[in-house]
Amino acid sequence: MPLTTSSTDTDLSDIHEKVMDKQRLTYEDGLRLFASQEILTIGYLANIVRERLNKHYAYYVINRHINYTNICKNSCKFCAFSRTQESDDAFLLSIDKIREKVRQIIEDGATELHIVGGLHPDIELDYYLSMIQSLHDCFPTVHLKAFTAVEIVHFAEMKGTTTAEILRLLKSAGLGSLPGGGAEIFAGHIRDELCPEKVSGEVWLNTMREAHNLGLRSNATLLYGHIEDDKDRINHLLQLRELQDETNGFMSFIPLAFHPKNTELQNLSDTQGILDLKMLAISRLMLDNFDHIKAYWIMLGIKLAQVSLNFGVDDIDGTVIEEKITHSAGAKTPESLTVNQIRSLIEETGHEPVERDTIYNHVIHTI
Ligand code: V47
Ligand code: SF4
Repeated sequence: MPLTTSSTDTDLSDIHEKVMDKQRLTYEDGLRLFASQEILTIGYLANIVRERLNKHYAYYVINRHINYTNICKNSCKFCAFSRTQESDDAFLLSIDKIREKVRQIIEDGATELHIVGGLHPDIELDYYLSMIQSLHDCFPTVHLKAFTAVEIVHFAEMKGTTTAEILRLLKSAGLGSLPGGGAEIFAGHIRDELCPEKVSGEVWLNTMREAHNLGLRSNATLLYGHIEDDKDRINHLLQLRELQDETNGFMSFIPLAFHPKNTELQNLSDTQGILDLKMLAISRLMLDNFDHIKAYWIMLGIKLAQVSLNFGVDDIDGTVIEEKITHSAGAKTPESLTVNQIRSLIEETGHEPVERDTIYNHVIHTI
């Protein structure tokens, strides 16, 4: 039943029926959802799935982001974060410095570290292994979610070994899971245009397959709002869905809203609210085998992240603390939120805030 009317309405009643019957949506269904102006119906349908999977819960995690270096051999057109080694504001954190940053947040109850960086042209594998081993030894209760599939491939190339071997070594040093970055858009023609030096979609997917087969779970992302179209978005979602059917290794999917400022694409506009909500809700509908859809409030804005909890989203990420990638590209959100702020913005939507760890266990703090 449509909740709004307009001259460009599409009748979504057959999709509604499929959702009620738990039938898988097709590529064509996905395209129709993107073409539809029925944003409230799309949100309503996505929320049926959200509530089926996650009831009235809205998850958050007490975490910290650490970017160990902004030095990167690639120059992706959408990136405002990377620097060359010669740049005045290039940095590479020592392992002591990383440990120091982490120590500060343990007392605040953090359960997760999200660690990513640029593809440094000179650093040896030992640095990454020592980082993980040392953090694991010093803070054994903290989950280390570190290194995108793109970084894993880079480490393997630097060392002259396979990605599977790198993943095995990192896992035995204490790596807990992989974040979902670096996926961008799998479509080859868009990747060739935006990030020709970056690994292909197939390599990203295969690295995740290897991680999942080794028992390392991961997230997945899609960068939208640049030069991609609806077909590219749906194809990307379907490729993720196919791999998830095979491995069941993905925990959450996170659509990332492109921020153009200070990038080579700064002539493009910021994404608008309807696209943001459609991206989240349609992802919820298409990715029927993903348990969680995350609204990354840092990129989306706090208010829209709040609204998205009624558009299929069940997770709004975490406290974050010190976000550099999106803020280099002009994000106006704060760089962190307190637990009280997160809980109160969730409560205002009528959902129940649930602190989770990285792998979605509910966290109960004992005093
Ligand atoms: O890999 C780069 C993207 C990603 C821009 O797994 C940009 O839990 C927008 O992956 N505008 C990093 N996006 C962020 C990421 C992430 C964030 C939160 C949680 C998780 C998780 C993963 O951000 C990069 C790239 O795809 N990115 N530049 C930009 N200008
Ligand atoms: Fe380097 Fe990642 Fe930025 Fe691309 S998106 S330039 S790989 S830091």
